[in-house]
Amino acid sequence: MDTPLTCRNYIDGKWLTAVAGATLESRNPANKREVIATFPRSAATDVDAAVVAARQAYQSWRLVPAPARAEYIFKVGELLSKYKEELAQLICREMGKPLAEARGDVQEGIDCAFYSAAEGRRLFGQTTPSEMPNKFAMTVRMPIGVCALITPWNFPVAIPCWKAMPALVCGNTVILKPAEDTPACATKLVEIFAEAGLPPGVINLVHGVGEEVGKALVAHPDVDLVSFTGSSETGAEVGSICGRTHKRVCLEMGGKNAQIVMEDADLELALDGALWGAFGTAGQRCTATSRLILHRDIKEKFTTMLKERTSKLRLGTGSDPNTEVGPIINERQLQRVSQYLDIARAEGAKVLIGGEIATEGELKNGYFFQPTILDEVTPQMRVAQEEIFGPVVALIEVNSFEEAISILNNTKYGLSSSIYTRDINRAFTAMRDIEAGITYINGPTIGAEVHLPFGGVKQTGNGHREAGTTALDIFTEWKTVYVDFSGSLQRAQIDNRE
Ligand code: UN1
Repeated sequence: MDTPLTCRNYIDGKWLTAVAGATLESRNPANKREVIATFPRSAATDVDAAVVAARQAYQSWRLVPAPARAEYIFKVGELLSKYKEELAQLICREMGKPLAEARGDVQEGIDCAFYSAAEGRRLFGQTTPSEMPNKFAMTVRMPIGVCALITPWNFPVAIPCWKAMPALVCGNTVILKPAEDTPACATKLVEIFAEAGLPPGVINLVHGVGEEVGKALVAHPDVDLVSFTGSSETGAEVGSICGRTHKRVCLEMGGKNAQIVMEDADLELALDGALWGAFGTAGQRCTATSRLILHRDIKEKFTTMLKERTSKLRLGTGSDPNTEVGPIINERQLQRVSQYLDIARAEGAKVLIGGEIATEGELKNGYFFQPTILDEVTPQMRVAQEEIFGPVVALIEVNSFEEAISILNNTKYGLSSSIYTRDINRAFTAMRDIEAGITYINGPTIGAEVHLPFGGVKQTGNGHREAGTTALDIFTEWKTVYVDFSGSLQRAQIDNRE
């Protein structure tokens, strides 16, 4: 075991302990005896200092030309590439996902860096004719100010990058509040931003507990925008505080994503998709497949295939190249997944495979849950409605395409979705009728790319889309500019009418 890392806050270009001096620790979820890092348990005073620094830095950062701001992010992308392996190893130890997936997490950050940096030379507005003579009209994107970024542990590099990179290119300054489970990943990431030479105060990092640091940031009168990814319960709280304090707020919350498999699907392909979508990252993605909606004609055959392959999935530590399914992030989440199994049994679902905390051999040292298939699930059961965030997939049988779409839509969430079919008419009907922010045709529910909008409808989000050019709509406000070069007062709607 390596010596634990000592993480600090990063405020105004300085690495600091919390004013009150308290610390917490993060552990390896595959081996709970291994402490990965200690980190500050910050309080409102630390948040205040970060907000002052970010506000101060904003005054000059907003005036740095966007292409020059973007060059820092380009540099961050290069450094992320340089440290990719080191960072991936750290993600693997602190968050638990298998190494190949951890590399993907960093790669998503790299992709985001180069994509966001390129935006520095675009940030396009519009010009349009004025209705008056000798008058020019245009729109320009303006930064918003100080942005609080509250990020989860499941993508400890990719998600902070999705938020911080476009925010900075747009001219905002940021305060990152990473999840308590992955402070070392966040620290290494911010070290990279610092190494790229960003001026002091442009990016700040405040570690700590959501109830303390997150809450103080969200309520702070001098924070202009909050971007939050996490649970729907916390998101509702964040949204209501931002509503009362008139902040811009972008929420990315839960999902209950489904994959439909029609009777005409390529079953082997649908099987690969289902296994990756349901059990990749041990089901701990907002986009994870947690329902499989199966046409009755293929249900039995597909279920047999799925059970067979699921039984062969190898659980283990993320650093073992043979591992396919890593641990659950912590004891609380493990218990939560386990409780959903109790709920499933009480509701009458049948546990086809898995269903228990895994304790064989080395697994007992960590938080492992067996990949689990629940059969005979009906659409109203809690396990068909609520986000579980673990390696658990519910099978729901349907009689028709229409029924499949209607059941897919029958939850309060709407993040990702998928349908496997060879019928082009069904594919296009699904693209139109599925209520979700993301729909995959013949691909699993996970695997979003950074240059396309990411987010969900209904209670998954609040109308924003991260990534893609849509991220710019979160981190800028439009200014409409009229330039009257007629030299006289021109009254719109009046002087140009009889
Ligand atoms: C998340 O689950 O919070 O599409 C993000 C995917 C990843 C991002 C997931 N690229 O599954």
